Amino acid sequence: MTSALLVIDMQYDFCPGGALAVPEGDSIVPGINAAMRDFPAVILTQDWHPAVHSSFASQHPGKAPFDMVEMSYGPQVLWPDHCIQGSHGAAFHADLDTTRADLIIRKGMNPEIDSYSAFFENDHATPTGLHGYLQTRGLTDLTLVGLATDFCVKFSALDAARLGYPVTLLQDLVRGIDLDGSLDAATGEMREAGVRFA
Ligand code: VGL
Ligand code: ZN
Repeated sequence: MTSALLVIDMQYDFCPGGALAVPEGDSIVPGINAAMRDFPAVILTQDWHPAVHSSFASQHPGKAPFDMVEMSYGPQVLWPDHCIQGSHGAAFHADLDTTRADLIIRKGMNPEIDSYSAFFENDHATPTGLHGYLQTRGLTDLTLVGLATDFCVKFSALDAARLGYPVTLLQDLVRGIDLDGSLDAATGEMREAGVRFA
């Protein structure tokens, strides 16, 4: 088996001081850099939204960040504007060692559909291309780290498991947002899907 390290959304907007800050989000950067040495392939994801993205509360008059709305593809949390293409908040944390990255997958570019997972947009149908990349490179086994445990990490882990990859989550190298118990729920869903916690 050839393993890839999948580093989810280690961007300024998900770090303390950012638009959608995850508590201690930046604290995992040194550990992620160290973990990169243990993997023959490193893949980074980057949340990369147009300014008018439909997951932003600012696009829904009368709604506030963290309200829920119904989209064509199901329920959607409305977020503060974050990771706008080309902005500082969308940039990788400067301490993240991006020189080791084989591939950077950007997601969330379609203004109509949010995209938490590294594999599919939130319609669970539109692919990002990552599965094809992994298959053609013979990368058969995935280890996940990054932000946020209960959103992009969880959706990526569940899709990876569904696609048949053995998935390991490095528990010390993820951090969560935790909306209404979403962190505990995410842990349960990932365990149920067969994700290994290490
Ligand atoms: C994320 C909410 C919105 C994440 C991205 O990286 O977990 N969460 N966009
Ligand atoms: Zn986003």
